[in-house]
Amino acid sequence: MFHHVKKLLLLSSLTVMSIRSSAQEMPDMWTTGANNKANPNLEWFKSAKFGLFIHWGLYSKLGGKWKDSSYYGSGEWIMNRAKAPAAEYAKVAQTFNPTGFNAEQWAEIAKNSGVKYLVITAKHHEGFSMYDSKVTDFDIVDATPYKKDPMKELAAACRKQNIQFGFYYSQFLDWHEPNGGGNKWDFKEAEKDYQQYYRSKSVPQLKELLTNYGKLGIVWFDMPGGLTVDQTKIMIDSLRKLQPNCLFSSRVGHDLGDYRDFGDSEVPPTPIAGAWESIYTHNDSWGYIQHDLNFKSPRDIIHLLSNVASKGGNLMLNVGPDGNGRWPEYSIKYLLETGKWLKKYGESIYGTTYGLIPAQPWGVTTSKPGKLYLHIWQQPDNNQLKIAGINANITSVRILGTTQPLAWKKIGSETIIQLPATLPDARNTVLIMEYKGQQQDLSQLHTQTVSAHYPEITMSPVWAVFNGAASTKSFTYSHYFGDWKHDNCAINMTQPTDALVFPLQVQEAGDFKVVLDYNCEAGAATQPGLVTLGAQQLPFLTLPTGTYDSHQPMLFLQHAVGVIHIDQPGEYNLTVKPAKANKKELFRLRNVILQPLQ
Ligand code: FHN
Repeated sequence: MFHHVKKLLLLSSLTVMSIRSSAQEMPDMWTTGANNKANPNLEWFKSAKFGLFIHWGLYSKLGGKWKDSSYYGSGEWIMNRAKAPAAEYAKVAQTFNPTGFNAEQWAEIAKNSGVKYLVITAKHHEGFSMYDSKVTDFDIVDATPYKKDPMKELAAACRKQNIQFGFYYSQFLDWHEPNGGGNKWDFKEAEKDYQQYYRSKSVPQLKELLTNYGKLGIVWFDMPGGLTVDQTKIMIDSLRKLQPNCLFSSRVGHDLGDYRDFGDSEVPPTPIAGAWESIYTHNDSWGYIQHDLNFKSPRDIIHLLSNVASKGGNLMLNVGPDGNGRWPEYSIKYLLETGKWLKKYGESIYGTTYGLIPAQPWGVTTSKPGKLYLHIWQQPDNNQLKIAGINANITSVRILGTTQPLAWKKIGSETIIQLPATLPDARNTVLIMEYKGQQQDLSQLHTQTVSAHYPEITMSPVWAVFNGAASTKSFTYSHYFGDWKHDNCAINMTQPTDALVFPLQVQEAGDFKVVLDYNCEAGAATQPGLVTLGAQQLPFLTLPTGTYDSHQPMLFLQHAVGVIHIDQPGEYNLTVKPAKANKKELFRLRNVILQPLQ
């Protein structure tokens, strides 16, 4: 898994430039598919970087309401959450008439948003087929007044726009069918025959999709169940025969997909080689919910996209059209805004690999041979970008899309780039640094850059050196239902020897406030902890935030524990540890934040 934090022995003279692992040791996810053969079609996927996910089904017509109750969270789960009887829920189809659907317009918005592939729900867990299926009458052509197959038009429109087209297919969960997974409120679990479900609906439908819609880029399986490894292999083999180059997502089950999907709304904390994808939805729900207006801004999307690219993966962002076939206004607006940014800076995203320089206080990097792209999310207040570790011979530095070179100089191991007072895009201006020779791969470097020229420096324990029993764990939780969040925290710190050490490269002297961002259960509160930097010590007592429960918000406190002073730029180790032997773990530390004091 991606929690590949190395335990390094903490020597008293720990060298700051400790590298997590060599490039060869970088975790490589899912470069092989079923039968362990690399799928030749992965190349388009790896360079595509940005995809569009669309959840569209009967739930889109319900818009988060069933009878008199409103539901927040994942709208496409409304049938399950309301325990709506299958026969009654099926009646929604009688009034499902998406006359506002316009395939050309959808594909055009997708194109102008800069996405290179589009994956849409052919059948979600509710069991309704959004295409013309001969396997069932519970589909958009047979069961609705619409009577047309929108997927035919959409597949064609996407191809016209040069967008790879794919289907999402929920292969196991089907709340409409007695033998499908998941519906225990209508159908007895003991009487279910999952094999029969696969034989009679899932596999025949997957075959229809792979036969009737031209070349598919992806079949995006979801929530596997009911099949052994061998049965999954047999299913995959039978589908592969129809379209050998079509990619299958990892949620086909048993690690048999062509590439890896992380959890919903999850970005791995560190760069990863190979083909993988992070999936997010534009607001909190995948399917349309009328009252869910928590849309990510263009800045959020651009940061997410560049962050995922800086770690080597693709972002597939979801929109949920309503029951009439119209996209939420903010989804159109913000996606098109993202597209404008990509028109200017797309070279720094498409076809790139993870950044060779680790995340910096100013932003992230992506790379191509001989080129490093610097994504500036946060401009330093002195307009000087200082980067340690550039060993290649720089030939030029420019703002991407301009010809004017930026002045830069080297002082020791640092490269200093002079930025204009105002950058063209405050959300993310990208610089292109061209170089000759080999740039060392520092993507796994533990060292955190600390500078007084940013409002704050946020350091995840993922990059710390762990001692004793200390380790990291990803905590997953949701606020409403299915709107998953993932936070990596340091855990198991009960003894003073269970210390976290953050190697720092401090660029300027100064005073820094130390803020610990943590979750702490009531029973673990008031335990003594200590932050040290050289001889400086900041003692603190933990404060309670609440218990962890994956179906509740996980609460974090930003606890300011004191000020450290740094006399001169250089290498330091900042340590966080229990001050004495405790019975309970000190806390779950999400970040250490350093705030330069003026
Ligand atoms: O249960 C589904 C959910 O509704 C949605 O389709 C997401 C998208 O990745 N997949 C499942 C949960 O992981």
